[in-house]
Amino acid sequence: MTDCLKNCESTVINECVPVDLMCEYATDPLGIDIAKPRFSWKTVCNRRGMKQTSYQILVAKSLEMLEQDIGEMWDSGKVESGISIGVVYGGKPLENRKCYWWKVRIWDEEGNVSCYSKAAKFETAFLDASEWKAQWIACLITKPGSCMFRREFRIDREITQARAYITGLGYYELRINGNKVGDHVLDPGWTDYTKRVLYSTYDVTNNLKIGMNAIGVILGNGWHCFSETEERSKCIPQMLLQLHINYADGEEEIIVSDRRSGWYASSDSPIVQNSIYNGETYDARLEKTGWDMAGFDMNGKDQGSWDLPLIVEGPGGELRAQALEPIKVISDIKPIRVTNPAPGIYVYDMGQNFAGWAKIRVKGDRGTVVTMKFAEVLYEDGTVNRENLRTARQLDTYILKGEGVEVYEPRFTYHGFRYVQLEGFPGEPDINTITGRVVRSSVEPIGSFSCSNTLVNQIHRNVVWTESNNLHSVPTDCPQRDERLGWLNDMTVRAEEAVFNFNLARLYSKWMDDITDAQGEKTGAITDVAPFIRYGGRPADPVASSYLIFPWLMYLHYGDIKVIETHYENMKKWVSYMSGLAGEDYIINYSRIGDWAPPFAQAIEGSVGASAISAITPGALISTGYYYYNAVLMAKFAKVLGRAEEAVEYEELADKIKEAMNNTFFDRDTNNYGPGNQASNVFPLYLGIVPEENKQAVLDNLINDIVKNDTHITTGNLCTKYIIEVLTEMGRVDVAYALVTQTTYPSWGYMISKGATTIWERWEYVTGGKLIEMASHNHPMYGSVGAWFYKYLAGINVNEEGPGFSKFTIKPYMPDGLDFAEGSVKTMLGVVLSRWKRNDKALNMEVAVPCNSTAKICVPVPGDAKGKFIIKEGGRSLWQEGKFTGNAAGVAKAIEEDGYICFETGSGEYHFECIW
Ligand code: RAM
Repeated sequence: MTDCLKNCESTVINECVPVDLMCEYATDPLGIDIAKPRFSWKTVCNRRGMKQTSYQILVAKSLEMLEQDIGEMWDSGKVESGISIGVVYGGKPLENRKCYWWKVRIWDEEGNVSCYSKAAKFETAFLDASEWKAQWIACLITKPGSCMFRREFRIDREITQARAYITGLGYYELRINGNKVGDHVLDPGWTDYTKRVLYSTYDVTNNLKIGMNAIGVILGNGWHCFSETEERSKCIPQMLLQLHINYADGEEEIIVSDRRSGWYASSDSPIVQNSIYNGETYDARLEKTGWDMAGFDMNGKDQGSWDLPLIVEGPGGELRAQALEPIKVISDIKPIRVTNPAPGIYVYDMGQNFAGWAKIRVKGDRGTVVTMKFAEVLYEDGTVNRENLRTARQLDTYILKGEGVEVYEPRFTYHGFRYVQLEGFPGEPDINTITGRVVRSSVEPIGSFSCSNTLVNQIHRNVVWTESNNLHSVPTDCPQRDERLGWLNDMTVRAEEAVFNFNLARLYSKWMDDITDAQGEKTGAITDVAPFIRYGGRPADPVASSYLIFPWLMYLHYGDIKVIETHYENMKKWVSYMSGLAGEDYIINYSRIGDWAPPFAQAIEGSVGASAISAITPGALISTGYYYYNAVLMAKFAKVLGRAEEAVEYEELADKIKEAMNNTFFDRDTNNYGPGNQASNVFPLYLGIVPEENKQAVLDNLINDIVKNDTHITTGNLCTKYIIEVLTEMGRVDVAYALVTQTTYPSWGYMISKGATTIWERWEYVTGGKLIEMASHNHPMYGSVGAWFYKYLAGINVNEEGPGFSKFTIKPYMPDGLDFAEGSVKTMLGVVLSRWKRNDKALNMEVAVPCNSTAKICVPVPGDAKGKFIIKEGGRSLWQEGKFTGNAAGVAKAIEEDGYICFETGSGEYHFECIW
């Protein structure tokens, strides 16, 4: 703050300062290709009730200009607006490959102006695809291993800046002068390459030197060539690179991948095999020392055969700057134990099921073959059980060169595992031989939760791990078997948990593109998985509603409107496709997935997905319910975009579907939907379509069924989310809490009783037998319960009227047996925190409301002290004898609501105390 104040020349100074400037959700992004990028900032302020009323943004070509308060690219002027998220650039057209500086100042509710923020910057890549001069190149001989490229070049004078723009299919690693450039792994993010190919930008200024330099690129198969049985000519690994070097004398030199300028290619790589599913084989004896450095002798003995590269057409997709967080090695994990179940076989327990790989240190004779097999569970004899991997081998092999201590980790594969079985190790390995490497999209964790129940804390921990294990540029269903796909049905319920735990604005924007890329151009039908490979079909089962749920969550949580604008027409097409499926009676009979993978006794034995289809819940009820949900969301989108007429049309459509659903599935005599099982009754309650007068009776039926099942759920992946939430909202947090903390099958607690450190795909503990084909132990769909911890135990709720947490509600539910809970979320405006603690006399609640935000904070009224309680804030009386006394700063008013006293507050930190 002092920096800012020092720079400030304004006469009226507000003590609030804009900080944490973001452009397209990133701090100082390098290489964006968006013509009108969006700006966001937070405000820090040491007083309550801060509201921005106006802002001014300056964008300049240089820091010097900006420091003089000149925004020659854009001076927004004073804009009367409280918005500080996603302000769209409105200046002169941006140029390719330029760095721009920006800053912002704000006016508060009293009209005081702040000083300007610290400067931030962003750099463009290729706004215009014609800037690409490079050609796609490949190896002449396509061996199953990997292809390597190299090129030398001279730099004869001082350079000011250098940037490398690169993509390579399936994956690439860029090296300059013997070192890996940057820290991305498994780059670029996976897309349908015929539609869209992502490239990355690297600042390589410091990688270059005066004299001779060398670039080296290695390619892996990745998703481009994920099947090792695929005919290689159909998925030739290939790359595209453009290096721009700017000299101090103002000249620019461009080095591009091509066949003319000195590039050589070789398929004699030490990576002799690589596959996402199957693992990597690295023969260190084939290393070509110095291949990525200048002066390498390509004709030398054992240096491989190097030829001119082949020019290929490229995959055809549009080249786009990778806007989502790259996949990186996030952290290291040390094994907790190593056992030796059989001679020569060592099994490492990493203590956690995670996605990534292992790094190994080994010393031995040249040609020694060491293998690492990855698995989620063990057999009783202590060796790895890999039956649930289906055809995925998850096997890394390292062949020693025999030169001292060798360190190896793979480049072009990743695994889902807790255990590593090491075989062929020369000598006796110890606990330090292997290090776990956690690998995922480097999205920011933004949530935290804990409470006084250790089981709940463990479930939360397992959910967060499972979510993070399934973020690899696509939200995947699992990281271990031969699948790892972006299933839309899972995301329908998983997404809300995920947006509390991670900032997924960029990853979800990218995945929305993947879904649209897979959409039938004429029909508008979307697919069950995106990118669309291997499994699922088109049209998707309507349970694929994440297509519309994402933009809505992004709007609510991150204040993102662009995602709605961008995909609105496509979402409309999908909804009208569903209308076609429904026909005149508004019922969709099309269902292939439904409320998937319920407890085994509820499923059709032998149905697809290893008995994963519900035998009880009607598919048509689920499909039609989602059709309704989509119509409701379309109406909301239309409103956000100011399309009032369309909003009305979708509301009318929703009403018709609701009526049809009630006419078709609801029995007013028994108050049951369909067969009256948990899923069939809870889904209509969640959707809010149950006639008001029947609600309680339907809820009673639901509860009776839970009781009949000894307080267990019988729901599949979708309705499990809804059952917990509906019970809570309808006044039965006791039942919801009992289900969440259940420890016998089927429940999350049961998983934990079996040693789970992640969430499973099935309620059953499957290590073999007839369900093994679909028995991932690292599957986020049942992790949907994670949202309940934030929304109900911590009580943090978004508000439609204030997207991006500009308005929100804190309303904790306090089931018996729980005396403390706390949750926090780093929102686009700042940290939202809710913490409560109670004993038999008092309840303490701490809440943080970020600047430029307002909250409704609901303090529960103690049940057994009707009327006889007081509420204070910071020691000052706020509520006494049934009335708002209003003594605390920043607290505007209070209302009584469903057993809570709700206060309206501005920004600030609040400490409520309810005493009885
Ligand atoms: C399986 C996966 C996925 C699921 C789909 C329908 O392949 O388990 O998570 O939802 O089927």
